Amino acid sequence: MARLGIDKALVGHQNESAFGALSDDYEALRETLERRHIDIDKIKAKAAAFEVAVPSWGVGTGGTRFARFPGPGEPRNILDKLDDCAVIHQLTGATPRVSLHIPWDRHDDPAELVSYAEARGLAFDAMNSNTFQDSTGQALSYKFGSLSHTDQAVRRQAIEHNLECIKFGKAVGSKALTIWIADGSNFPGQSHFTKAFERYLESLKEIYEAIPIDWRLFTEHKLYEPAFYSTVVQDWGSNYLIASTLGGRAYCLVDLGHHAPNTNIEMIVARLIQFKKLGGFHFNDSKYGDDDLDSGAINPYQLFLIFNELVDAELSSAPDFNPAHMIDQSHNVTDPIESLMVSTMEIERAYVQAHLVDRAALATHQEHNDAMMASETLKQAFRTDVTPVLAMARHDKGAAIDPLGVYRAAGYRQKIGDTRPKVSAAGGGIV
Ligand code: RM4
Ligand code: MN
Ligand code: MN
Repeated sequence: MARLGIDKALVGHQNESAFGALSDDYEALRETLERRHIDIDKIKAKAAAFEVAVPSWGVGTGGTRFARFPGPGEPRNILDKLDDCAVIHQLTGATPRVSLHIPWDRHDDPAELVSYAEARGLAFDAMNSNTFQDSTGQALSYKFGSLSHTDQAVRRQAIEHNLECIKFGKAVGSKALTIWIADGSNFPGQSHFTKAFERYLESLKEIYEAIPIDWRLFTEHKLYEPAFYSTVVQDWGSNYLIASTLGGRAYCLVDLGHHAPNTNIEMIVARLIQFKKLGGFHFNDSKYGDDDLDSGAINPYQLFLIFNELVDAELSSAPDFNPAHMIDQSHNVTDPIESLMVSTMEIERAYVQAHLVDRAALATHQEHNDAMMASETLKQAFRTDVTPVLAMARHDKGAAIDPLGVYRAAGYRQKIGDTRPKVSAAGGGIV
């Protein structure tokens, strides 16, 4: 199949014209950081090594429960999605893996999927199961739950689905399964909290047993939606109980949008690190709920504070610390490829800024209860514009200095708009 992507010559040409100004900015920042005893080249190496996985479901236009407004060139299947993901990786140089969602990305021939991905410099990240909606041909409904359903037959069906995801994941080289369930209740009294959680744990035990020895199982908590009174995996406390009940290969996944507004997520992250149960992230941003907005679009300081905890753990070699970085967003009003590229750079920016924190000074301020200087120490790092570091890291690996500029100049969206027939705008939904 013809390889789409962005013309390499265009990337090279755009990089050449941007390189002079970038070098000046990079050298100016070198001086600034030198005064703080920070070696910019070492920070650049950190930036270059940073990776985040892209969600296959993020390259199509999302929607709300009211409507979906698709744009031109919507991906029609997983192969189209991989083409779009390849563009994101080509230009950012930081997204070599794609996270798949079953049944949305079901494909008859996993081997074909692997070679298609490999030809585009891609591999596969965590598998995601889906028991939050009914798919065509499915025998029993998930209307009243899945892995925690009162009916044993529905639980069995949901377990089997997760086993199918593991099987598919093995065939495509994935190393993790992420489970998020929509199970919960809308009315007080509708569901017996304890019995529902017992049933969930029983189902999870069977799935956990099927997880290969070199895989990890991630469970994702979420306080509400689509259930509006209670959810079975409501919060990080329930999530921690799941992971610790199941065993050493089970970890908690933190989706940034799955908390009540103003929740101190960075503290949750610190707790999970301390007790060796932080599995990874679904990055996004939110204002009110599970908005699935672009990472760093609303609250970049929160993103930085989360990375401050992660980098603290990285630098102190915290045990069993290897968080998976994944994006989970829904792009309703932007070109999804642009959103995913910008989000990738914002996540990377927070990571790099967190490496600028003067940790010795911070520790001293904490010891002396100097709240003002502790805060200022973090702020100094957060206020530093690391754009030239990120851009130079991209340049060095042959990605784009200005991914958005190159993407627009390449006219990729227009081109695929011509080759991919327009899809129906009907219905709401997240994909
Ligand atoms: C859920 C949750 C899951 C994601 C679905 C699409 O709210 O975040 O991770 O797979 O949305
Ligand atoms: Mn998620
Ligand atoms: Mn979500």
